[in-house]
Parts: sequence; structure tokens; C-alpha cells
Amino acid sequence: MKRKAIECLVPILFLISWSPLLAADTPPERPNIVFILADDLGWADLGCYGADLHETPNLDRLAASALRFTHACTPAPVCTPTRASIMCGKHPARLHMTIWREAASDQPTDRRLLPPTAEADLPHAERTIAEVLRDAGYLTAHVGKWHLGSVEHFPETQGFDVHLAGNHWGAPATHFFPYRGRGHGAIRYVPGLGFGKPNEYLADRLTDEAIAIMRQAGDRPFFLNLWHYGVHAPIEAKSGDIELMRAKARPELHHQNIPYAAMVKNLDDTVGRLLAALDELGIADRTLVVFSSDNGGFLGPTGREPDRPVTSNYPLRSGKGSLYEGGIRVPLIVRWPGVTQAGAVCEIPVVSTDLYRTLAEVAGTVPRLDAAQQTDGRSLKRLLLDSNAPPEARTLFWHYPHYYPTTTPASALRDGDWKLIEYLEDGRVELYDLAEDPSEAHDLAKSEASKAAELRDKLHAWRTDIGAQMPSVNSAARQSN
Ligand SMILES: [Ca+2]
Repeated sequence: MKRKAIECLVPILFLISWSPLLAADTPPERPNIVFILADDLGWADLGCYGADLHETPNLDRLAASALRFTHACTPAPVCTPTRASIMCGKHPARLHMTIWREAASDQPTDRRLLPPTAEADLPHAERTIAEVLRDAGYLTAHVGKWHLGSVEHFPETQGFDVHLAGNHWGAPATHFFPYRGRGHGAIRYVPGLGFGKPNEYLADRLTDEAIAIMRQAGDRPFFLNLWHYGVHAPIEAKSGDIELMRAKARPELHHQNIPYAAMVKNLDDTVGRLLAALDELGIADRTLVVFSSDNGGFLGPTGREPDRPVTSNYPLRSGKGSLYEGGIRVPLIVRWPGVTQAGAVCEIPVVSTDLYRTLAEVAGTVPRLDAAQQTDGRSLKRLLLDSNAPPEARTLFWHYPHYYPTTTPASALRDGDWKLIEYLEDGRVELYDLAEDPSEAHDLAKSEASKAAELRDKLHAWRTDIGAQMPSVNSAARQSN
């Protein structure tokens, strides 16, 4: 018996002695996933992306310990379509979810084009990333803004075990407890938060709830989907943060909106608290953290005085709603301990739609995924492993057949450094070389006419292939707007 016991111990000791090497050389399997999505946060709003007034030391530290993408885009320039695309890995145009849900069937009738009626609810037939991860054994929790459908389509119907604070609205009436009031002609509220304190701020509260979920997850890997309502309007911040930003404001800075800067500071504080909680729980080294935004920075108007621009996306052109880079380029930071390199930067264009396949692959479920669903994104794991990996041939597309203060209906593509935008009212195209002209200030459509025609044809072929909904001519419109 003794000899047998010793023989059994040998392989065990061998494994024990080699396990540190295995751990060091092999990416941790099935890490927890924390996905923090800010709302309307612009590409240039963080210190590590060049913000001047804004202070984001915690996100800057996260970036320094992670991989930071400099050319990450959202697949749409507004909320709901990007969120839907992240959830199911399909392009918003394929889903016919091309505008925020409140406007899906409430389009203007006095413009030159009549936008199509969009889908307001994420269909249950879609296999969401929450369903993928839940089926892979993850505890799945959604905290915060949802904006992907009516009550029949809330997170608990789309693969989340736990759901707190999401609903069909894109924004609360106020960021202060009790988070309700009249907004845009309706009673807006944030459900499920129960009692709060006077002056309690929504992003702080959501972070408390998210940390509580992490504490209670136990040994099961968890997927925490923390989608903040900030820094979306209403532009409201805590008075202490406002005073800090007011003391720092200077006329020469790009960022001039003090309450918005205070909102960004609060967002950064909450990320710091969440990361500290990961450290305190001893799980930071087996937790993948993703931070991003759902569209480019919102310029306004806010309907409040003084109505100065909410943010500046400089050096990018325009902002939320537009297919210029200011409307679709966002921060994207990914930290996967043991995989991403600290301080790595990746300049390869990627899109939020890619996160679906990426997170599925992190959870080891790609084979099932391939059989289950056509997707438009690509896994970013290759870039997480090596941010200097050679770029693959790829064209990114956008389709926003709607109006917004920054745009008329438009489609666009990015092919290498070329960026083509087609405005659908008259078919006019603009062509930019993003390498030479990141601000999209010099339209090359005439001087590079053959390239413009080639890319326009490619854009049209993609729209047909994906089944994109097009606007129609509004014969009742008296004039072009
Ligand atoms: Ca948004």
C-alpha cells in the first residue's frame, strides 16, 4: 500500500512542481469578465486619449496596465444600435436597429428623406453574448443602462441571471436619487435601486451594486456588464467635482464644459473603485476588464443654459450622430492579465461588434458560436496577444439612414486609411485619407475620383448584402433641409 501511495504521489508532485510554469505560460482560462460601457463618452475625453480639462487618473492607470486601442469605432453613431451589436455580434444594419429605440418609429416627416422604421427591441432569436457566457457556466449580471427594448426584452430575457437598473429609456431624468422625473414628455426612472441617500449619484450607486455582485459571485466565473448612464445628458455632476473642474478650467483648453468634465471625473472615480475591489477580492489577475463607450462624444444641444458644447472630440471632426470620426471613434481599453501587455497600444481599426466573438473566445465557446450564428465581428484575441500583429485586410461599414443635429442620412466605410461617406439625400460622397488627414478636413472625392467610385460601389454592395434599410424620398417635403 505504501509503495502504491508513493507511486500515486509522483505524478501529483510532478504536476505541483510544474504548475507555476504552466500558469505563467498559459493564459488563464475562463477569466471573469468586467465590461464597463460609458454612455456618450468621446474618443478624446480621457487623459490617456489627449483630454486637457478632464482628469481620469484611474482610467489612465488602467490603460497603462492594459492594451489601448487608438482606432476603435462603434458600429453606429448613437446608443441602441451599438449596444445591440455588442450583444449579438451583428451589424446594426443587419438587425435593422439603426437608431435609438425611442426614435425607432418616430422619425421626422418634414425632411427631404423619410427614414425607415427601425426595430426597437433586440429580438429574442438573437443569441446574445450573455446567453453564450451563461451557457459556458458564467454568472451573468447586467447593471445599468440597457436601452434594448421594452419590458419583454429586458436583460433577464436575454441571458442575464441578474439585472439591475436597466429599462427601455436611454437616459434617466436625473443622475441624482431617486433618479426619476419628467424627461422628453414622459416619466423617466431607473428601476430596482430601492432606497438611496439624499444627493446619491447614479454612477456611484451602480458601482456599489456592481461591487456587491462581484463579492457574491463566489467561485463561479462571472460576466459583469456594467453599462453606466453617465456621461450621457442630463449633464449633472456632484458639486465637489464641479468645483474641482471649475478651478482647472482655462479658455485655451479644448474641453470647456465644467459640469461634463465633472461627470467624466466621477466616471473615472467609479472605475478606480471597481478596480480596487478586484484587487481587494484577490481576483484582478483572473479578471478581464474592458472599458469603452457606445458612440462618439455628444456635442449638444442639451436644452440647458449655458448651452456650450458638451465636449470636444478634437482632433476628430463632429460628434455623436455623425459618421465623421468624432461620432464613431471611442476609447477602448482591454486588460487581460497574462495576455495583454502593460502599456500596449494598437492602432489597427476595430469595432465594438468584435467584442462578441472576443468575449466568446475568452470563454472558450467559439466552436458552438460558429455553428449557432452568423456574426459580423472578428475576435480581437489575436491583437490582445500581440498588439503589433500585422493588420488583416478588412473594411468597416456604417449605415445611419436617419437625421441628427450633426448629420443627414448617410452610409460610410473605412478601408485601410481611406474613409468614404455617402450622404443619402443626394448621393454626394466625401473621401478622406485618415492617415494624412485625421480631422477629415480635406475631401478627396474629386481628386481621387476612381478610388471614390470603387469604394462607393463596395459600400452599395455591402448594403445590399446585409439587407440595409434605406430611406425613401419624401414627396411631401416642401424643401430640402
Ligand atoms: Ca450613447
